[in-house]
Amino acid sequence: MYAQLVDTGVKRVRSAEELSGPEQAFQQRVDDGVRIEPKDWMPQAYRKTLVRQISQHAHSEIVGMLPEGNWLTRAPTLKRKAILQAKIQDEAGHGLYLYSAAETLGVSREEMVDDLLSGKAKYSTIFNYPTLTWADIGMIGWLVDGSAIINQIPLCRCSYGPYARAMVRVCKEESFHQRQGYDLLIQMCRHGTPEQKAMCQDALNRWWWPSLMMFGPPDAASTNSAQSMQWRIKLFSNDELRQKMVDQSVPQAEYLGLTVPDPDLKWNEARGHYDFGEIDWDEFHAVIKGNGPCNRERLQARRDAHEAGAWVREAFSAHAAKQAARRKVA
Ligand code: BYC
Repeated sequence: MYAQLVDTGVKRVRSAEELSGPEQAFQQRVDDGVRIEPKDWMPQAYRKTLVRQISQHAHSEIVGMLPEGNWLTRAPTLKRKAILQAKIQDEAGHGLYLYSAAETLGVSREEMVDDLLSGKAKYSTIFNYPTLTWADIGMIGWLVDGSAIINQIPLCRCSYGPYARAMVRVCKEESFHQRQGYDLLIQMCRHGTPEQKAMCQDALNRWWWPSLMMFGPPDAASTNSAQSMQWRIKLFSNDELRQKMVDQSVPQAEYLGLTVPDPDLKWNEARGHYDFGEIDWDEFHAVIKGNGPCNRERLQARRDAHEAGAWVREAFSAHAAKQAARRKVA
């Protein structure tokens, strides 16, 4: 494992000799494919990395409901509305499994939510882009959920038990999400009007590059990858997964009759992969820093929802306190 990582583009990790005794034993368990469970000993940095990644992932699911929620009242048919509603509810469920998985590491739901609402915690850049037309709903399903599946299938085999198990169900649901998006686009592109097809092309032009950014910075600039791969939290690097997404999506775009907005996109016979153009990393960093098209709107929507739900949390706490007092008397 160590030897494999030395030559990758990602940042170097500590060698076996540099690890303490318990760290070496922990690494051995990870290398042997033993699942780490909440009560097991783990290095503090492993715990911290997992809390960071799982909570960011949970926030992404919750904030990710907003761009799609924008179209619930304007879905073109009852069937499409029911599908979209089910998908958005699934995303809420994913957020909740993930917050629960993070809680097993000793962080509270309140702390995580506070970090999101204060702007301290990150969530996926992709959800800071607007959904301008109905075709954007198809693009989110096809490209965003498609990318999510590529990124999350390996997480089902990650070293931390509660995260890996949560991912199994999440991935099954993401698969339905991806299919409904692509189905929507097939209807519009292959059976719809020229105007509908043009709407899909415009949506692809806006969502293609942000979808590639979902996988994170290039390997050479990824601060966490080397350590996370050593700990088998990540099984593939950001660039490997991004390449997979391009290779999978280009033929799908061709089937829709849409053009991927990248003049440098070309099949490379020798590599057995598509070559693609340079991603605008300045845009990625600007969005992470809070300067994407919708960052402020998204956080404000979450803050408003949190405030509006205060009475529910109070009612639950009052009920729980009453139950506890009753149990004490009995
Ligand atoms: N957006 O060292 P790196 C969904 C940050 S939900 C924002 O490579 P790592 C869906 C990164 O956090 C999709 N920030 O990081 C939901 C790090 O900053 P910190 C969410 C990003 O963790 C609803 C810094 O950049 N999926 O699909 O090794 C509806 C350096 O990066 C992004 C997940 O969360 C980004 N795109 O790798 C529809 C999957 N990329 O924390 C769909 C789980 C990077 O050091 N997460 N950063 O300050 C992961 O697999 C990994 O965390 C990542 C990044 C591949 C995203």
